[in-house]
Amino acid sequence: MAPPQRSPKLLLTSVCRPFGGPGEGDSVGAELFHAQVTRAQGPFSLRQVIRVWALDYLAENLRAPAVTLHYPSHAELVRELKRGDYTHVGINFVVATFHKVREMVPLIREHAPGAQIVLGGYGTVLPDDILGPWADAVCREEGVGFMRRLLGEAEGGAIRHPHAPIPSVQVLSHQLPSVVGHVTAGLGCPNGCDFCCTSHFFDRKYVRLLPHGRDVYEALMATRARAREDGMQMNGFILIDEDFFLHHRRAREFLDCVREGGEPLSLMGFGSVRGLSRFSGREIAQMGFDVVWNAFEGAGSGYRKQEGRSMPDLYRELQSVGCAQLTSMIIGFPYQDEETIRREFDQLMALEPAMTQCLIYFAFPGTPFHKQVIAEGRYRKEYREAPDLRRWDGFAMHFDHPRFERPEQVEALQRELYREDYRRLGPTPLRLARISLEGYQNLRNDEDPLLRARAERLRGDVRGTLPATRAAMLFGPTPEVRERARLLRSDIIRLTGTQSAAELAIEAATPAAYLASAAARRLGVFQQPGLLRTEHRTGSGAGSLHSRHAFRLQGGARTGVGRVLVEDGARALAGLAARLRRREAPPQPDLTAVTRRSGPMPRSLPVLATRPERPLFADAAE
Ligand code: B12
Ligand code: SF4
Repeated sequence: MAPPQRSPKLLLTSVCRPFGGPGEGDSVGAELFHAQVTRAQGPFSLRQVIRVWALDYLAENLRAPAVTLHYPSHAELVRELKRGDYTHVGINFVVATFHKVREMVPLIREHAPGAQIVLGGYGTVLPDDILGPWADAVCREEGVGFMRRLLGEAEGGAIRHPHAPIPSVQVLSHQLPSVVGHVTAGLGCPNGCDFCCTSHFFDRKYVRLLPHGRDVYEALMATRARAREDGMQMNGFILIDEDFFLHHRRAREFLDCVREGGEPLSLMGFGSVRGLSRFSGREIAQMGFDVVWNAFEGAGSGYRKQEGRSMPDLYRELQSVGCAQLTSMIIGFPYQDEETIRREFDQLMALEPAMTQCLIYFAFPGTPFHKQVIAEGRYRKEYREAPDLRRWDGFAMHFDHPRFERPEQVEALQRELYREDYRRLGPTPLRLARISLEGYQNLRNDEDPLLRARAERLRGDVRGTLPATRAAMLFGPTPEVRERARLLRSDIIRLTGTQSAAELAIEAATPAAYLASAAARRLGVFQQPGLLRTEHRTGSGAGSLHSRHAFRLQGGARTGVGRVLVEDGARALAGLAARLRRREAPPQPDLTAVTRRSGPMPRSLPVLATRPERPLFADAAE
């Protein structure tokens, strides 16, 4: 008689901490700002750990009981495997963290031998022969539909947006006590830029998770209401959607909802020049955008997403209503030599973004650019012969470049541009404050009550940056930046009022906080994320979804000072031991399929014979 089938029980996990081990890129961690954007800004860098929303999304929308682990250590993963009796373990990863998957899989096979291992996330662009030995199933599509098919659950049921907040940013060791909500409106992007992993992952189709503007609005309101029930303030939201404004009908519906709601929101989201150009600055401000992540790429890059208004006009208008930019640039395009890159960087600096991301042009499998570099034999010899996927992170130059004698020159230039961004424009908290102050000034007497309310909110944000402004007067990178900090501070006080005794006390403590932050970074302590564990439908874990637990992600004291110090110490010793072993690279499997072969994006594994007749989500782009 066949043994009775176990009902499914899922463990969904991110890759394990710690990050930044020997051979790993120093950008590959659990943060966006500190790792990839404000990385050269020392203690002024914004600290905010971002959870892996894909895991929350899946856990929320399946029927089987599920547990999520965001950033466990190996020991925490093993403990969970031993106690969980899991039938499936899903791992989210990217190409640069595939080596971590290879460390985790043997642990899963040892401690949960009956569990099927499911790989998902954008690391699955790697070919089947590389991933096959490490998985029973590979998801290369929208994950809820895939998992429902894999688990034999009813397909096409309602999709709920998870409540998955993250902590607000921490600056100069000061943790804001509020949380930031998250909503994903859709996956993929129809723009199809040659290098873009997400666009080609979904075959240039847009997977619309929230079809209407009202759905987006209600999802934001629902997660905020949930935070309030938990007694937490949710002051802002991150809206994940590759180009929110491109889907202009939905964005207009969303705008109508915000106007109807009458309350100013605070959003960060992604928008191309092409998408943003469909809206006026006032409309974007009414929607509630405080930060838009926009691509500058390169002045000569010629992507279609750049078509629309001139960037200087667009940026000036957005900044005048208090909307700042996180602007990304790519270096290493074949047309760029050093002089071109420096000239383009000057143009970018003239736009005065609050944040800059600068990545090196590189190729993910499944993209047209990958196909092209393989056809043209452009990979550097060492990558062709033994690709180190840990460096598929945008901070390594993989190609021989026609205009640079040594590829390392591009990496050195990238480091210099990050430093230069900081030297020229100063610390990000102050750049944000200047734009918020401008928005406050321009909107405080506006005829539209929604924009007047936005002005008041911006005023509050600006006041909160006074301590950082004081620290920048002392520790800013150049005399000009220090002078600008002085000016900003006096403008804030002039326009928004003198400081209270409490504000002055916080400000007085800021230099000490600056020095403590600098010391912690230098010593490498309290820099790792902490474990966030949530339970779904397990019958005992509703409390694990409490908004307050999001702060565990920031690690440090919230997850136990003693434990953190032991872990940080062990990590330092392991790093030292690795250096003493003369940086011997651990044995790598053969990964050359990445740099020697190209092909279309492979299908999910196992290839399920019964694909849904009707897609789970509408995928039409407007
Ligand atoms: C938020 C984000 C982060 C956050 C959170 C990390 C995370 N793993 O979620 C932070 C800032 C920490 C981060 C860091 C990095 N990131 Co990042 N990040 C994103 C971003 C903007 C959104 C991801 C997201 O939350 N989407 C919302 C969720 C709901 O959708 P989703 O992730 O697509 O998940 C769906 C499906 O893909 C699938 N799925 C996903 N995981 C799983 C797992 C299982 C088991 C299953 C079955 C299905 C499944 O189901 C989900 C529901 O449909 C994407 C770009 C993008 N727009 O997607 C880049 C992206 C994922 N990041 C990328 C990269 C390169 C990095 C870094 C290496 C950057 C660097 N230089 O250091 C680091 C790596 C850090 C790490 N530890 O892994 C690349 C990955 C490319 C690749 N093929 O490797 C992307 C695609 C950006 C890009 N266009 O290049 N990132
Ligand atoms: S606009 Fe952005 S998300 Fe869309 S294809 Fe281009 S790089 Fe990718």
